[in-house]
Amino acid sequence: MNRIFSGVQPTGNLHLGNYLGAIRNFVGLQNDYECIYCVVDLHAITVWQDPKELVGNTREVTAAFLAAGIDPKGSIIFNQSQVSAHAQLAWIFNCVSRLGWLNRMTQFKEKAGKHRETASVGLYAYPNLMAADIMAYKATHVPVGEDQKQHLELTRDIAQKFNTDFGVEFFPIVEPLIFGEATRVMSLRDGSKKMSKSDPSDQSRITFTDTADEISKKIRRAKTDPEELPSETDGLKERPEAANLVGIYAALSGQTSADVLQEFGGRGFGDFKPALADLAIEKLAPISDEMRKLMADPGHIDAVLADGAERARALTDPILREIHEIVGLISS
Ligand code: AQP
Repeated sequence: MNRIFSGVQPTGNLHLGNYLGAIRNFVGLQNDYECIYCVVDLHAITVWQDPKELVGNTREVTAAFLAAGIDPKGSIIFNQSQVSAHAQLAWIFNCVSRLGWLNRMTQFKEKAGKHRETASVGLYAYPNLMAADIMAYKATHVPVGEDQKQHLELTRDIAQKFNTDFGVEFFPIVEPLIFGEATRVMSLRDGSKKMSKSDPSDQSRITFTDTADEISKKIRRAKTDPEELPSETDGLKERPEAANLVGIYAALSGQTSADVLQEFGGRGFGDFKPALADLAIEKLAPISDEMRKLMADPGHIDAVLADGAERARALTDPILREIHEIVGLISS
């Protein structure tokens, strides 16, 4: 059976983009793949995290996985730092990956911005750790949002270079799984920026912890243009904010953007926004309610993570041993 690995960072403000671009897809893949879903806390600390908040955010992402419908008995759910193979293989990949490759990574450029010199080495080497996350399980497929495509290409390059350098056919060449109507959900305040946890404006995103009232207000205030909605998707081309809201509606209702425009084409945002708010509340409220219940019992969440970590280590231990043998590292 093909093996899936994917992760979400516990950096707070888990949002609709994380849900539609990643977590919701994780749920659907459980029947057809062996699935490993990781709360990537080592990735989170590549930028400063308050230790207490990090613990809470790790439990929150776990609760979101469970509340969205990931079955912890079938799939493996755990936090990255409990399985040391991730960090160990990342070091080996630091020695395989090339500086020139990392220099091309747009996410580092965006995140480090003008503060490149003071950014952590971890933030720079983040894609090597991501490659290790995936390859520690020899995963074959990774469901992600559009924004992670470049990092996955790097994972393929690292795996290929390792295989060539050591003359082996050891690592599979991983395939990204990018699907659905909302592979890149954009900010509600600016249709040219992706919805993101780190956007300073809370109005830019709908989070898993927003109340119905907050969701409704955020959608009502979402940036739009004065035009009516077009009847065909071509009419959305120069209208990023409209395209984003239609895409969100389509993803939440399980339709295509074309279907949504058949219903709403020719109507203004005064009609469309309340319909979108109702739909978002209908889909997100049961997940938020369940998350709240789960968060009230941190002991249960920690037990899920501990069980997942044990099962994850059972997969990575033999793979890491083989990697050590290939590289020439003596292990007992
Ligand atoms: N806006 C988005 N649209 C669709 N998918 C998205 N993802 C993130 N943002 C969007 C997908 O969610 C998964 C988990 O992402 P992550 O937590 O590992 O980090 P990220 O991609 O850096 O997400 P954020 O929310 O934008 O965080 P910050 O602000 O810290 O950078 C991934 O599969 C991602 O593709």
